[in-house]
Amino acid sequence: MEETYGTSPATGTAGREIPPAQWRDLRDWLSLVERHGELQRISGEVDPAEELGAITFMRTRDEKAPALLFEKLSHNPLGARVLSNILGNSKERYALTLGLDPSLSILALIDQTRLIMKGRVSPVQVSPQAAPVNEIVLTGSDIDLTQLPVPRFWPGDGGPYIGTGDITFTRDPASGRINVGCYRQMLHGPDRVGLYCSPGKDGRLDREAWWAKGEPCEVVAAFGVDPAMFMAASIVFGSSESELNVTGAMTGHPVELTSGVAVSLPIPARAEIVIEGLLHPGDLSQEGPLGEFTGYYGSPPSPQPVITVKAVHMRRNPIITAALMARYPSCEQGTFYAIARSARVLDDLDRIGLPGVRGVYTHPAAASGFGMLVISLQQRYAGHVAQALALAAQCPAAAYYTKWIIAVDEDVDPTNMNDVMWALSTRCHPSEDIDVLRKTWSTGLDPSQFTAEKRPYGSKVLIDACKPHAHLAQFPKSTLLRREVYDRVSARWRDLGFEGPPPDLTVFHKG
Ligand SMILES: Cc1cc2nc3c(=O)[nH]c(=O)nc-3n(C[C@H](O)[C@H](O)[C@H](O)COP(=O)(O)O)c2cc1C
Ligand SMILES: [Mn+2]
Repeated sequence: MEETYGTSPATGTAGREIPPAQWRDLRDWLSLVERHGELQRISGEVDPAEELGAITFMRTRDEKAPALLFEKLSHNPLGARVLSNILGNSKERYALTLGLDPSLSILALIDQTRLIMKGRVSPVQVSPQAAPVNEIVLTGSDIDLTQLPVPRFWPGDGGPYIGTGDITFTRDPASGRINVGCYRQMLHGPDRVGLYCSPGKDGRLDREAWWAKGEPCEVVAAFGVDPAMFMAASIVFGSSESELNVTGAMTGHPVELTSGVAVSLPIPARAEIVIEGLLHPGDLSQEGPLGEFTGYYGSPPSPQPVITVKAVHMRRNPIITAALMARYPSCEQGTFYAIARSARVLDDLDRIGLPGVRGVYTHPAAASGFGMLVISLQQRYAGHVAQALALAAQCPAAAYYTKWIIAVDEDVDPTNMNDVMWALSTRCHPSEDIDVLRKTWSTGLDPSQFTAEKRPYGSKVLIDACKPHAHLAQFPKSTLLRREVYDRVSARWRDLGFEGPPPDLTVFHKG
């Protein structure tokens, strides 16, 4: 069968204005980030049960924590390794993954991301002999995933999770489109892996479509993957899109696929560990909970589909990519997700035609960027701020979950929470400047509402932290430096004995 990767055109690197990223797989990527001082190897023996999660959580309490490669794990006959805090809270590792300059600001990375994500690049097929993932191929009774050091992250987790920083391929039986999603996978036994996809996710729609025909759903999942494919798998694209084409655009070169031995789906040729398997209709097992991105255990255990594993492919000493879900800054769904979500919101607002938008940021400390959105704009007319707040709150990319929508003026950088708190504290008059939207789109994962049945409905606060439009002329001037003095001091910065570059100021005293 001719492979179909989606219905949108994949016509080269359109959208990308920079050279391809300088890596092809996870091992290249690790060398790249190590050269930039962004990788820490842990050579002491670590227990994958709770200890690995604890070390990752404790080390990542520091916002600048590097990626962590655990080289020696107990219960590990195959000599596997585990990588955690892959992208985490690092804008530098995000930039390196896409082939961007790691010194770019988050606002600049959001702009570049918008360009890059407009592109689509189709995958290429390589021969199974040329695929590094085929160094070891196991079938039948040789399959035993319990031989891998599978992390159990939190004390209350329902089991060890082999799939967190993972990717999952499924095919839409009608169109042939191959979806790539990141869905958690709990290890039930040597050849049984639970797959939790929430309602409406593409992987779930594909599985439901196969089961409705009375047929098993083929699945390919990889547990050691490159960070670009992991990102593409975690970000929402249209249901008809194949994230394989998005991954190609993100790195600037095509994803390399090869054929497997058990199912008709292709497998990623350069991944670390891949399984091929089948979701048989009605085959469910108790799954969960898992400590989530909210910083709480999610929904209680429930029966979920199980992948019967038919083949395992892996490299020697494979690397499992493990995504700790936790409070900021320890959550793997961190800066990369905030950047991507912010880029999507800007795309939506552009399409609507909202003028004057300077930037948007969904800070990852707000439950992985889901909880809060800050929009910075230049006020052009009476009512502009109220319009921006309402549109930003309910545009498709932001409507889910977001509770706090804050508008700030163009002199406030939406990625700088110190400046945002300054605006909230000096330009917002709570009795006048706050509105509430009720019965909005939310999720059962938001623990704030009781009883739990109420949870799918959320509410939103629209906060005007801009100078009042009616009094813009009279509003007190903020204290800003004179441009020529800033330039003079910047030129002498090193001579004055200060290290690093001078702070990047963009707004100056007028008159
Ligand atoms: C580390 C991580 C774990 C995730 N786990 C799940 C999960 O268990 N189930 C789920 O439905 N979505 C999960 N997501 C979110 C999905 O990956 C995301 O919604 C993605 O868009 C799904 O792909 P799809 O849009 O093709 O369905 C996770 C995301 C990340 C970053
Ligand atoms: Mn999808």
